[in-house]
Amino acid sequence: MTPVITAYALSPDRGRGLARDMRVRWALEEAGLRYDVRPLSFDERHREARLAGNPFGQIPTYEEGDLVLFESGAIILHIAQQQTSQEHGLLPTEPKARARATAWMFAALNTVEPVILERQTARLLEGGESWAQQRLALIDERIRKRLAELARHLGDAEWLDGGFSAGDLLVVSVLRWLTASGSTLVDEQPNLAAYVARGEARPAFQRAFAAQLALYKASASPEGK
Ligand code: GTB
Repeated sequence: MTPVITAYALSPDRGRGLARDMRVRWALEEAGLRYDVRPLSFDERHREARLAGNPFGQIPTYEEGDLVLFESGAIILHIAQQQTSQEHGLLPTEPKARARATAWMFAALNTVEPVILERQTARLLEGGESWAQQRLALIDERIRKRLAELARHLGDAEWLDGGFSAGDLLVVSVLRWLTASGSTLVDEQPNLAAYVARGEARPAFQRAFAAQLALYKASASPEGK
């Protein structure tokens, strides 16, 4: 059964692959699974349809028969658990390595993502406030601390814990919110910048990125240009 995910037809990031459907597409590509996309607009009339699968009315959702999932982390965990071969593995099979990779998934979403999301919110929604620059400076210091900790753990390794895993997929996805939106915070840690580049160079990432960009372009112009 081909799963269907939801994504914004016209993502506000203009095809930079920053909305959370991108990480799910990437996981599906890594797992070698086919999928369909149900594009949604921001329009209120779609809200009801979205609410049917996601109590918070957000993208992405994942539909596979009568299974409907929301939360990108839970969706990726589900995809990773479907793995049929080590070649497409997003989680190691050895139990302790698997537990550590899962810990990195949670670290991405619970420890790294929140502070970076706070920055995006401050820039996009609070940028006009008189205190915006002071607030941004404080947030950037918090991000610097997190990135320094992450960089220290990564060291010279290729991935965070052995081979590439769903943990790396999520950490790279979150760091891209900085790199792909013009922030140089990741560049201050050269090993982290190289780590993000390694993630983006993976063929599965490239396929997922191209697919979401194609959807954006097709939605932005009727000719798809
Ligand atoms: N925790 C949920 C998950 O991981 O799936 C969060 C899902 C979510 O926030 N989805 C957003 C949404 O549908 C789209 S990604 N929002 C509408 C709503 O809440 O009503 C939003 C996004 C894009 C890019 C950045 N960025 O660049 O930092 C951050 C967030």
